[in-house]
Amino acid sequence: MKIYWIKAQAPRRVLALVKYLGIDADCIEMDLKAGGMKTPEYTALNPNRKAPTMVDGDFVLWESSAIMAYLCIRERSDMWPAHHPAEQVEVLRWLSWNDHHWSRAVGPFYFEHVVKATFHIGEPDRSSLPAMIPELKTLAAVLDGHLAGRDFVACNRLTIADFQLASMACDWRRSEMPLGDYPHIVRWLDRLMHIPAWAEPWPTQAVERGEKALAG
Ligand SMILES: N[C@@H](CCC(=O)N[C@@H](CS)C(=O)NCC(=O)O)C(=O)O
Repeated sequence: MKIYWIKAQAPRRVLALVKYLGIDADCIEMDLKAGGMKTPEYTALNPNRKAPTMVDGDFVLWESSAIMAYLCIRERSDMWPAHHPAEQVEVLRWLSWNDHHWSRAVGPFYFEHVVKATFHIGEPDRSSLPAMIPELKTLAAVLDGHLAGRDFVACNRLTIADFQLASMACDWRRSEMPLGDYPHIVRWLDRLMHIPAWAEPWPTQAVERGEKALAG
């Protein structure tokens, strides 16, 4: 199995899961700045030219939530409750909420403060962020209320919904997201950091750069 990744939030979820489940995968880092995801070889795998992408034999899959579900099914992990419809829709509800609401609200903070620094693409531009605070706070109140009395987002246990939502906000302090007033979110994020695979998901193995591996 191959996982193509860059150091950003969507790949982070998948890499953390790979590590958490102990999956033997070649994790291939793509060079975003050098255009590694714009090559014909990579575009053939993922026409969105984004990461992550998973290749398992002949099967190619993109979209981090789909990849996580696939990995859980493959490894028989109930982090994606494949055989429990009520639990499955509970997880699905939060995956959707993340993609349609939460990620859009917190993503710009993460981009300005973390993505730009990671890929050396300029200084943070804070000018557009204050206008996004009301929506972020509205959504944070929803999540905080849900997490009151809960340790996990869904099913009373760790699921891929935790990795999906937390990837957007785990760097909230560095990203200057106004989450300090939401104690249940902060407690949930801090507890997840006790999971080694979540706290340090980035592959340490020596890997070929992605462009070379794909050309190869
Ligand atoms: N919805 C997609 C998002 C994929 C995505 O936007 N990946 C970002 C990193 S978080 C990326 O590859 N960005 C590089 C670019 O846009 O050039 C998923 O969950 O996999």
